[in-house]
Amino acid sequence: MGLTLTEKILKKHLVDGTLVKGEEIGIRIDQTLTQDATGTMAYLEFESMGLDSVKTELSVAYIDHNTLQSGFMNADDHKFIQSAAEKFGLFFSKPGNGICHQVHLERFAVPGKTLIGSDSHTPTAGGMGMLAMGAGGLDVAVAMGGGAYYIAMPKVYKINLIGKLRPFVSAKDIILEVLRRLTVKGGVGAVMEYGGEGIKSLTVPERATITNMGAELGATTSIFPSDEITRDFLKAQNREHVFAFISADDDATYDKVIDINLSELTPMIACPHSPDNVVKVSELADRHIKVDQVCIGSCTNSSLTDLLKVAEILKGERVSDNVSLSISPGSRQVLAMLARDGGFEAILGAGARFLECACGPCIGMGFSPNSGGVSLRTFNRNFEGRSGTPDGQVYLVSPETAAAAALVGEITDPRRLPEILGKDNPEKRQLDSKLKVDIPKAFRVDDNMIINPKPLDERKDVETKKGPNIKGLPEAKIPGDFMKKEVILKVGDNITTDHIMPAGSKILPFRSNIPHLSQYCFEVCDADFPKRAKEKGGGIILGGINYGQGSSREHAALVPLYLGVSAVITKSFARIHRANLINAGILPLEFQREEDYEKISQGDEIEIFNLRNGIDSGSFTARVKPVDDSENDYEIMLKCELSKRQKDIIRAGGLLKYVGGRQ
Ligand code: MIC
Ligand code: SF4
Repeated sequence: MGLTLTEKILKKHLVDGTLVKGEEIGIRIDQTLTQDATGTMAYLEFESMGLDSVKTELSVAYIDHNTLQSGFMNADDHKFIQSAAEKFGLFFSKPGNGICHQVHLERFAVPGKTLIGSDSHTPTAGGMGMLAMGAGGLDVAVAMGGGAYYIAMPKVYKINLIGKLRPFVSAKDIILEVLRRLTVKGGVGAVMEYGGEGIKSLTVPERATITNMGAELGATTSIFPSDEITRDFLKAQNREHVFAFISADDDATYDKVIDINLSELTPMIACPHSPDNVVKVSELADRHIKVDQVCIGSCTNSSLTDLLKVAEILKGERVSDNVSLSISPGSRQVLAMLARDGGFEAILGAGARFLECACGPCIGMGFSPNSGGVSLRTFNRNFEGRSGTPDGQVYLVSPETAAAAALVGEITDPRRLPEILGKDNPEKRQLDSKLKVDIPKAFRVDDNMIINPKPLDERKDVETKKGPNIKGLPEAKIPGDFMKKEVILKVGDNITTDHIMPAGSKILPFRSNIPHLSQYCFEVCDADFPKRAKEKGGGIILGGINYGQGSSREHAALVPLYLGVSAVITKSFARIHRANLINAGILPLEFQREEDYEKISQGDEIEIFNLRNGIDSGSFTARVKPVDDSENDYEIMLKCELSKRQKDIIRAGGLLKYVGGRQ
């Protein structure tokens, strides 16, 4: 029987377990990446393991998230990360060089290899046939030390692309359509493998847009085969030597096949406040929704070809008076080429604001919309409050739809642009033909902002530099046999890690200061939560379906740990967050009967008996004592299916203790 592309790469990298769906497997990791918002923790964790060097083929530390340096905190973190990169032998990508995923795709990704990154959009490199996954910082630290990375052996879904995209419809619309059909939990436990005739008309950056936003499906990762198109891209990046053909066998079997006819696709839009709240742009056309802000960039849509298309649309036009348009190029390479080839002038001339080559507005690092403002973004997440404006209305769109809104001032189907712009500018009637932008034959390769690792003997005396904002890691606890805790918070379905541990320019500088960060935990849901958690000496959090979706930030586990949270009980968890909870020594429990969720109220007390047996068997009996005295106590059954390794991690009091690190 033939193998899928995913199975082929996993088979080659398997170091523990067997390739049986759902079972835990350990795989060798060839490359790692970190960014600065999660990197400080990851390198503190790596340092605590006492190793002198990374053991991977290649590891890169990027600075791209916390580039707003209002105060010493971010700058101190950057110095620390740079010193850790120097000490432990990593590549270091300086602030301004670009967004980790974009730069990694350009300069480091290799088909057929494995990559984990402390960022949930690491699957971007799947656009080049790499098995690339988001992970918590501690898992990345372990992989840097040569340890295996553990996942549940995924199911494999084939997304079969048929036909060819029509003008003004692009890669972003494909992934929005996948999200519309599968929802933010539709990819849980699975890898999305793209195939079919349709992939032949998609360039590597377009494929990367799709694999990037596969993170929003909750998928383990997404991947395209590596073919002639991949070779051309690598050749243009002066890296043809790393190219390898890799694809699924013709007779590979998939757990599900989803057909998407590209020829029938129209521009799509994700409405507030979830990436799967997707409709056709044309469905909103009659509503004349005024737009206040348009943001083009992020690791989803900031490639050179994306921005050249935007430039074609904006050329000779003027951004609507009511719209503020920002452009954040994905990398210095993109910006330099845009400047050289005239796209920069066209965009600037139309009235756009150029921001740094960094994440910027995507993570609320500046450029928050006005109160209640409508913001159209080419990004991948529109969770409530993430933009930095609590009542901001964020929509996710393609670069074409974003540019159309910037010019017209309201949500507009970009297919109408030739007609709208053609009235005053006859050249624009042929806009469709101008939007076929090819990958250049040769990219401008300049790695001046990447510092290469030095040989071991030259870095023996390097010390890491820790500024005053860098505090220690909270200590995970070894579980006893009995737990009696109050439910200190009850939340609903699809809680994101942005709810648990918000980002934004005010909070992000404290990513290496857990005590300070803890004041903002669950701020969006219940501002009193941190105070209550402290007063009660910790407790239990109750959640619904897909708890912890979104970002890979381990802070969403470390901060609750600091606040004394010893268990989280939900209907189901998102993959990376569940792993982060286990790594932090927090029990991720699920209801055996989902209906029990409704019965429990915040303030109820839960007693869990025979915890040690429960960890072994995966089944727990708990007694609920309702806060309302008139109600009787009752029993519920909980479950927590752990692999042998995960049981040992919980028993040891977290992954760091399990691998022998100092805390
Ligand atoms: C995000 O897009 O939410 C982030 C910021 O890139 C996160 C990482 C983080 O919280 O530092 C992610 O996607 O993992
Ligand atoms: Fe940065 Fe946004 Fe991409 Fe996260 S999703 S890596 S914040 S650009």
